[in-house]
Formats: sequence, structure tokens, C-alpha cells
Amino acid sequence: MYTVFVVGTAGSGKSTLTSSFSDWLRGQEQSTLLVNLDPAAHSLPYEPDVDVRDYVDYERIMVSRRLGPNAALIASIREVARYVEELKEDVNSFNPDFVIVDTPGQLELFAFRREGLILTENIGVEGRKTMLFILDPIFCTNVKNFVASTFLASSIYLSFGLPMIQVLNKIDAVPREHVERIQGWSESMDSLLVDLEDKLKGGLMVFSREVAQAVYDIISSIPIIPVSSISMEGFPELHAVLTRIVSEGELELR
Ligand SMILES: Nc1nc2c(ncn2[C@@H]2O[C@H](COP(=O)(O)OP(=O)(O)OP(=O)(O)O)[C@@H](O)[C@H]2O)c(=O)[nH]1
Ligand SMILES: [Mg+2]
Repeated sequence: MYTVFVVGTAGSGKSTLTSSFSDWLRGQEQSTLLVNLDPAAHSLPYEPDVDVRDYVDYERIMVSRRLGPNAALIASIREVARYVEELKEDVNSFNPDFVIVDTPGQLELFAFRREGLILTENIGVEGRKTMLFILDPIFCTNVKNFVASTFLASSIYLSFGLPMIQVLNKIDAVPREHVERIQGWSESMDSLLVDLEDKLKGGLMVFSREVAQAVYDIISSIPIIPVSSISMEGFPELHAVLTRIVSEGELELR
């Protein structure tokens, strides 16, 4: 059993990728279990096998405690963490090849709070987990946003300590040269530096080289795989990297 946590900023495509990557895996004869960890999800593009909404009622928490949407989500995720043993048992009882876990849209409420860590530590088998950090190319085409995204990915990596892959989603929705530009930044520090120097004006320019170096170092340990959750382009490559991480993890465990 191998567990994949799908995280990313609001609307980056976590639920759509959860749905279509699991369809793709099933097409490869891999049994796949879908877990929804988002208590506030209204409708999902897949039928979850394990669903936190069976345990926690976000709307009721919001109304009964008179909370706003984000405070209600914090309270709901706290409540979800109380059911961690039940969720763990639900998942383990299936024992599939892959478990794909969709996470809440408000990334910071999941990634930078204790409850997020409790859930990722308890769901799945130690040493057989990976996190997919979903990048939105519409946002990342701007070099400053690309840098911000990379730093966010590294903060999440530090927070959870799980192997991580950055998935550049929605590549069908942007011109091919935008995708190539983003890939270029991840493959050549000079290309990133040139575009960054062009965008950082005045006093900020003195940081360009350090920022480019830091981003380049992070990407060398958190690879970027371009995919489309609509056309499924890039899924074979994503699967290959996941498989490589699994086998490296198994070697480490021996
Ligand atoms: N063109 C295109 N659109 C996509 C792709 N993946 C997701 N989308 C669209 O992006 C929007 C957001 O997708 P979701 O899967 O709901 O994103 P999410 O990250 O789960 O959103 P939250 O849970 O609300 O944070 C939807 O309109 C999707 O149809 C993709 O690969 N290509
Ligand atoms: Mg979602």
C-alpha cells in the first residue's frame, strides 16, 4: 500500500487530479482508494471511498458555533483529527495498491497546523508515502510567483518531512511556451536568474542571485512534473517518479 497526499493552494486542481490520476492508475491495473480529507468540500469530482464528511459536519459547526468559514474549517479539521484512528482503520481495511488523499483547499489550515501532521503521520504506512504539491501554471508563469511557489513547497516539505514531487497541473490550459519557460527555470539557474533580474527592481535586485540559487537548490530535491488532469498527459512520468521514490524508500528501510 502506497499513500499519496495531494496538497496545493486553493483551486490548484487537487480534487481533479485525485480523480483523474486514480482513473489512470486503475487503468494500469492498480487498485486505488480515494480519501477526502476536506470537511468543507461541497461536491467532489470523484466518489470517495473514505470521507471525513461522514464524521464531521462543517456546516453544522459553522452555524452552531457561529464561526466564519475559515474558523469553522479550523474547528472541523481539529474534529477530523479526533477521528484519526477510525480513518486509519477505514483505509487499512481496504489495503489497496495506492491511496490517494485529497486535502482541504485552505492549504495553510492543513499544512501548518498540528492536525495536518497527525493525519499524514497516521494515514498510510511509514516509509511508503509521498506528497504531491500542485502548482498552477497560470500563476507560476510569472517568475516572482514561481519563486514564491517554490518557497511554499519547501515550507510544506519542512513541515511534513515526506518525500515531495511538485506537479505542474493544467498544462493543457496554458500555451506550451509557458510550460517550457517554467521547466527552463527548474533546469537552469542562469535562465531563472536572467528572468528574475528583469523583474526585481532597485534594492531587491541584490537578492536575485541568492534567491535563484536557493530556488534551484530546492528544485534539485523536489522535482517538477508537468501534467494535465484533463488530458492525463504527464501521468506516466508522474507514476514513474512515484515508483522510483517507493523503491528508494524501501531500500532505505532495509
Ligand atoms: N484545464 C484544466 N483545468 C483543470 C485541471 N485541473 C483542474 N482544473 C480546473 O480547476 C478548477 C479547480 O479544480 P479543483 O480540482 O476543484 O481544485 P482544488 O485544488 O481541489 O480546489 P479547492 O479544494 O477548492 O482548493 C476546476 O474548474 C477544474 O476543472 C487541468 O489539468 N486542466
Ligand atoms: Mg478540492
